[in-house]
Amino acid sequence: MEIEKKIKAGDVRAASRLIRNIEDNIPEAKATIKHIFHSTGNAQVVGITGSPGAGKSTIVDGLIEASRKRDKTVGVLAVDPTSPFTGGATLGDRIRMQRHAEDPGVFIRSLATRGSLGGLSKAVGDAIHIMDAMGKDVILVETVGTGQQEVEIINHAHTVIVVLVPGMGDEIQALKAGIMEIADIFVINKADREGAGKLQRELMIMLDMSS
Ligand SMILES: Nc1nc2c(ncn2[C@@H]2O[C@H](COP(=O)(O)OP(=O)(O)O)[C@@H](O)[C@H]2O)c(=O)[nH]1
Ligand SMILES: [Mg+2]
Repeated sequence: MEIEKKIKAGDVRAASRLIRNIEDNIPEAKATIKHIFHSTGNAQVVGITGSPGAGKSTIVDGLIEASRKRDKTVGVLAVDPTSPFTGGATLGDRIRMQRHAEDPGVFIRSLATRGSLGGLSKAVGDAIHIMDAMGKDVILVETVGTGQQEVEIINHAHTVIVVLVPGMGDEIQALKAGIMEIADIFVINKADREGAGKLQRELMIMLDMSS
């Protein structure tokens, strides 16, 4: 199949079209995924999750830069189950990552919710496979979520980063809702704000309790 060859060659237009068709649940797109499957498994997949505004996109932007400095190619998938209208990524996200848009070593796409969360989760998995088959070394998956969505990221990522910010009050509550178990790395972002030390202490106590 021509499209498989194009994906493996890193063709951005072919990959973008396939991701869009996966999002739209086109059966042929599903079949194509099966054919590219044997070209996957080489990428390091990192999930970044946390509340809206926590600073996920800012961290993704930093991780893109750090990866590029090490000559790693990067795929970025922005997933927003809360906003079916923006195409998955907010304008702010796009502006924050815009400086990498011209870099051929960086491929950024977004996924929005169409239909069920389960459907979105499958689409995320397929889109990761596509970027993996393209040869991206690092794939960064940004998900906004509350509970279920955040937990599902673990099905796709090797490493899960949970971003917390001080002073939101609901952060520790969210940890109790099951995010604790999926996190490999906790980031206390906006540490310039009041309450970062308190959040860190609360987090440390919870980590001790769960071990
Ligand atoms: N004060 C402060 N603001 C930050 C920090 N990191 C990100 N922000 C700001 O927080 C806002 C939301 O960041 P963004 O990365 O879009 O969050 P996302 O919704 O989780 O992707 C933006 O205005 C960022 O500039 C930080 O460490 N400190
Ligand atoms: Mg964002």
